Amino acid sequence: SGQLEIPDIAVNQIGYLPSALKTATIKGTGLKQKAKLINETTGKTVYDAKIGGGKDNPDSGEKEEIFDFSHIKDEGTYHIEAGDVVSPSFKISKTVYDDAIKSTIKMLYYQRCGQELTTDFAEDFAHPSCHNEKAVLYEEPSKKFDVSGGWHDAGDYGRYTVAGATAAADILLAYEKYPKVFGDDVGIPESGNNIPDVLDEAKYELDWLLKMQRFDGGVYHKVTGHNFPSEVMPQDETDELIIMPVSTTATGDFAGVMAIAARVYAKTDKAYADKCLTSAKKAADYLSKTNPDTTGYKNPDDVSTGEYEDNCDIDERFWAYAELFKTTGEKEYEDSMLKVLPTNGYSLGWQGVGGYGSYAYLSSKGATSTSNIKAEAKKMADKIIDNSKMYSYGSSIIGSYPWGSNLTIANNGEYLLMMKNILGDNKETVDKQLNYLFGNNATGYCFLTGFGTLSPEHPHHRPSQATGKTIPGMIVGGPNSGLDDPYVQNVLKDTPCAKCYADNSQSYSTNEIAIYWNSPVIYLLAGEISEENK
Ligand code: G3I
Ligand code: 9MR
Ligand code: ZN
Repeated sequence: SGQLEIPDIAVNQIGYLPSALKTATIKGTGLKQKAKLINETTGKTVYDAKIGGGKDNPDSGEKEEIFDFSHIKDEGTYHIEAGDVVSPSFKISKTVYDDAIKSTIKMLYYQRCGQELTTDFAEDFAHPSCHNEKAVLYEEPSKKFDVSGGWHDAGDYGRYTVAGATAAADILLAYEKYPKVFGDDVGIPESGNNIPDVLDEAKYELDWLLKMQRFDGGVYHKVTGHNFPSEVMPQDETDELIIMPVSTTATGDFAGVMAIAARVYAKTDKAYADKCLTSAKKAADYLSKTNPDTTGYKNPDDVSTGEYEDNCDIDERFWAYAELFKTTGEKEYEDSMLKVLPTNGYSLGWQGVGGYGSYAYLSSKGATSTSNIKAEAKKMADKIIDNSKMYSYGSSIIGSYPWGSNLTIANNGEYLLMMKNILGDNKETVDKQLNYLFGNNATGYCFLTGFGTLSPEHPHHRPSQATGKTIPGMIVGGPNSGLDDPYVQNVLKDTPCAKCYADNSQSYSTNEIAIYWNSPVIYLLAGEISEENK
């Protein structure tokens, strides 16, 4: 399809659940008009409202107004007209995200490493097994280990512990909270085995993570080549694989996700759950024997792949102990946790994991010291809610957009959902984040590949680049006002922050994809579908 013009009316292009907040953003020639919501089957206007002259949004550099039609709940296909401008068509339906949730999970299957992807499941993106040879230990090159498996991180084929652990944590937490949403029919090799596919997929990553743990409990930071490969399929990256040193951030995140896995697999696979718990405890013991690290993992001169830099490991320690306390109820973990309260916020993400820890602790039975942690957790929620009220798109990011801003947006929604029973229901703000991701944003893009009327077609993703086709179900990074790659430095100079996005495969800082950008969207979709059907 050709380049579509970005309409002056932005909507959630995938559509809205009947009970959700439904807003569109009107700008340009749509302002000062009567906006009409039109049911496309009957041709009738089901709601209209006079639109104002627009409020300034410095992040988009435009004037915008909200058209709120939340009270319309009848299923159907609709569009909005305001004067001469017409929005894309969209649906209101209870099933509007059923394909999207499957596709966002299947994305993880497409990222599998160390396994042949057959045409039955991977269609145009089938490829032989990859990255299966033993990897060299960087610190002791005479030693080689099998660390095959897991998911490729992103548009590159590296496998990074902090990224993989948080991605697996998101989907396990989603399953733990919303089990009914997850089916056995995603279309992966394990579909039909009577285990929800999300658990099969998470286990694929956990099995790899388990290989990344050293005898003493420490967990290696990553396994990659020395440098990023060219735009080849995974089996054609044949550079030597190297295992980079243990980091305390990797070890903390490993303990966190393994403690979650110990709860989640307890019903379906007791032996596996036990193995995860033993490994989590070993990792926590390792942390207890080390001092907080204020430098973090750094790439040596001869390695240039992703760094996942982090100069504070307090939040990772906090998460590890909190999650182990939730899983085991053992007081020693609570005591250890209370000594490492995060000072760097309570966010979710690969760098800051305090949000996972606070959720684990505040949802634990028998937590004795919750008031400070709850107050901090509330500050985080309030900031998300306040930011989302600032401008018409409802974005929870204001002022500047970081690399992977769609992760921040999705995580903010995930955070409010997970904290619902602790901090109260903030569903409206959650809805805003989902609507933003699927098209109600200043770029006009639905950021999920293969979905919506205007979606990324040229992601920075080697299998998509090598085949010339785009794998569906991938969330791209989104606007990045840091302009951290040469392509956007050339084409987006002086662009308002919320519009710093380019659907170009060279733009790795705005248009890459990543496992941990998909995982919070899986959580969001699960939460939204579950809330609709309760
Ligand atoms: O931590 C600082 C924060 O203190 C500061 O306020 C803020 C202001 O911009 O910056 C924060 O650091 C940012 C960091 O992400 C954490 O959000 C850096 O500026 C930013 O450059 C950094 O971007 C990361 C990027 O790698 C470069 O390191 C992305 O989050 C991360 O998703 C991305 O990950 C890459 C892997 O390295 C390789 N594989 C692909 C993957 C996705 O692009
Ligand atoms: O492809 C790489 C991507 O996965 C990373 O996120 C990004 C930043 O670390 O780097 C990409 O690789 C680029 C490299 O940094 C510079 N030369 C061009 C590479 C992209 O083709
Ligand atoms: Zn691989």
